[in-house]
Amino acid sequence: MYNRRNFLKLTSLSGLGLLMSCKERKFDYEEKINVKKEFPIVISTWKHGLPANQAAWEILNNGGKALDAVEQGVRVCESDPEVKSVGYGGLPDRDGHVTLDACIMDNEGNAGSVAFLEGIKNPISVARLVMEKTPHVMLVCEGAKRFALENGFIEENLLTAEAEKIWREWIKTGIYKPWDYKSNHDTIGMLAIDNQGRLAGACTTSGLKFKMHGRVGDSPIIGAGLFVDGEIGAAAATGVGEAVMKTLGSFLIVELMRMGKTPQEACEEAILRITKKWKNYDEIQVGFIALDKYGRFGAFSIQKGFEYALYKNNKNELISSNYFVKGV
Ligand code: SD4
Repeated sequence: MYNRRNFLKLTSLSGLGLLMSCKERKFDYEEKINVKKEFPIVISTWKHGLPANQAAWEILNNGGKALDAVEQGVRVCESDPEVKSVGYGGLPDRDGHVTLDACIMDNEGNAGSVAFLEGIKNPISVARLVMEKTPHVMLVCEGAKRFALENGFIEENLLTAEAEKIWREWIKTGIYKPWDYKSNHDTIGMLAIDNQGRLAGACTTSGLKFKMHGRVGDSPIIGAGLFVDGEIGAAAATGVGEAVMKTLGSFLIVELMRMGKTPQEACEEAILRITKKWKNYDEIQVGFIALDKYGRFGAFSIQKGFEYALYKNNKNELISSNYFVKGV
């Protein structure tokens, strides 16, 4: 017979059941893992990840925070005029403007981001300030620049003579090949765990070369170019931002890890998702890196050629990622 007491009994029992199944699920996951925790560790995209890792490692190795490590790590790349796809020296959009996108995230789920930012060499540090000093996650364009200037950043011309030369050569024909995967993808994404097991990630880019003015890619979008969940792991993306945004790749990878996949399996699944949704997937490049809270890592890309830099056990090395399109 239905009465209030029975109802309360029933709901509290089912509540208890739900609570137990949640607890059990967590327990199962922890049990299955049973791996040795290995940190500190830092992983980042592409060859320029090597010097970036080096800077990050110096912080991690001295007991510093993962958040400081990823910020200082990717700043090396942003400040290097030789790197044509990140920060100072990055190739401009079709109108000759260097516009920068970056985001950062910590193990507690705090996040900061800037997009379409001009004239500031280290957008990652602006993103960190957005995270720490404002009630918001993302600032763009003039607002982001004003915020940076108000916080002591200086305005600089980011278009180097060399980048300008390449752009001037390009405008002679103006043929736009945004998906050209052999020469268009060198965003730096970096993930780290410090010796206290705290995760953090950073992602920074000048975006696709000669992009439409105003175009923003995946790199500053939390969940697309980067995602960190301190209880699970982190992921970052490089490649055609449009494909990453449409599948929310980094968030997807972290969620797949939450469901029990290894970082490697999760990266592969996220690439598979893109190949299912993107008609001419064999013409684009996307690469992912992932790190779980135990220090296990993974990487996978659509095309051959994606490399990542891994620093662990006092060794910094460049590794070729496995990939989807094996050719005939
Ligand atoms: C973007 N993901 O803006 C970036 C491009 C890039 O390596 O170079 N990635 O879409």
